[in-house]
Amino acid sequence: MPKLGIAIVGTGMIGAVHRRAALLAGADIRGVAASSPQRALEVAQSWNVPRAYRDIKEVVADPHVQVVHVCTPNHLHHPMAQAALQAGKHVICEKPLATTLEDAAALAALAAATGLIATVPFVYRYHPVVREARARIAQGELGPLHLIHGSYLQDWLLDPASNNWRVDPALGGASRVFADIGSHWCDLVEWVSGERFTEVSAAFDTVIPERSAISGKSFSTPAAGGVKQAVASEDVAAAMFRTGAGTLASLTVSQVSAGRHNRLWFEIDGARASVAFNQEDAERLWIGLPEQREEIFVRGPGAGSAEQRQLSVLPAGHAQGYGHCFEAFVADTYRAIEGERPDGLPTFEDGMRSALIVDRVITSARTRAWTAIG
Ligand code: SOE
Repeated sequence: MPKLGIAIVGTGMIGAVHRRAALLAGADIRGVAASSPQRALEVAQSWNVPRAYRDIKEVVADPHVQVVHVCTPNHLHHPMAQAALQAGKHVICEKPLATTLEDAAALAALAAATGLIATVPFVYRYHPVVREARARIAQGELGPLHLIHGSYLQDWLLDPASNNWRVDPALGGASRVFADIGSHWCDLVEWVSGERFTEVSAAFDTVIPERSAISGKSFSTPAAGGVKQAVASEDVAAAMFRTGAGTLASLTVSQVSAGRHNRLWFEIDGARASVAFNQEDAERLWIGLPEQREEIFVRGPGAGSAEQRQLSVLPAGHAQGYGHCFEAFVADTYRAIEGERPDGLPTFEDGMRSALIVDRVITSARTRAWTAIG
């Protein structure tokens, strides 16, 4: 595969994850843009890349850049991705595509019109045992589905002294915990189950009404004390869904659940069997069976579906994780740029789907009514 020239816009935690995945996928990182030209210079030197761009205009004007990775805070995703697509660059844009449904729809339409490759890192699709679960459901092993349920729990915003740009609706969007991590759960279970949500009843709660005004990095230890400010976005959310096949689903999301770090968990229960996945123990897939039987499928290249084997780059017992998921996602994006059609690559269409679900969840939480998703 020829070396793709890429630029990374946004150099926080996730920008560094994109960098590692891009390097492992063989990219030539041409430069970075950051929150300031000075910060871009510092990171360009640290990452040993040729360019420190002053702004997105300089990024998209660079003829050596074929792909732009957008890793900024949410409110900048839409303008950055739009500028890149309009300049003929392929795009990997961090979720959400935009902080409004309208802007997400416009981006998805622009990507479709340009024919460029435009993807969104719903990377939990790339855990090998998630692919095993999807393959078994697709092969009918579970039978007709009876129930989908789960949660996505974190605790990095439990301390009221912690704050982050995600908490501010002007930067993160109208919904915080649901849009930030409930979106991952919804994308994952729709993709794995093969069923789509058609209506939702949701509720939000802000259990920490005031936080320190000092904004820190995600998952960081907060600075002590300081001036407080009111919080307008939700810390916890609960939602019930119906799928088009009539299957009931329930989800709990939280960023204030002590002891939970990045615990995305789902269970899908069918007439003949169930499967359960825990992102914090991603080497195993639990399979529930009738007559007092349970099975544990262990990740590895030696067994299971072709999709699971293909993503298992290490032997069983040599744990793969989040980083491997990201590397597989970026490598699949670059393969798509070279003309391949990797199975399950999340595109701007999936980003648009996510924005629709989030928009309807917000409406339901505000109206306290069941709301069609379409
Ligand atoms: C913070 O909640 C966060 O980094 C999310 O923004 C990511 O999308 C998720 O994968 C991990 O947690």
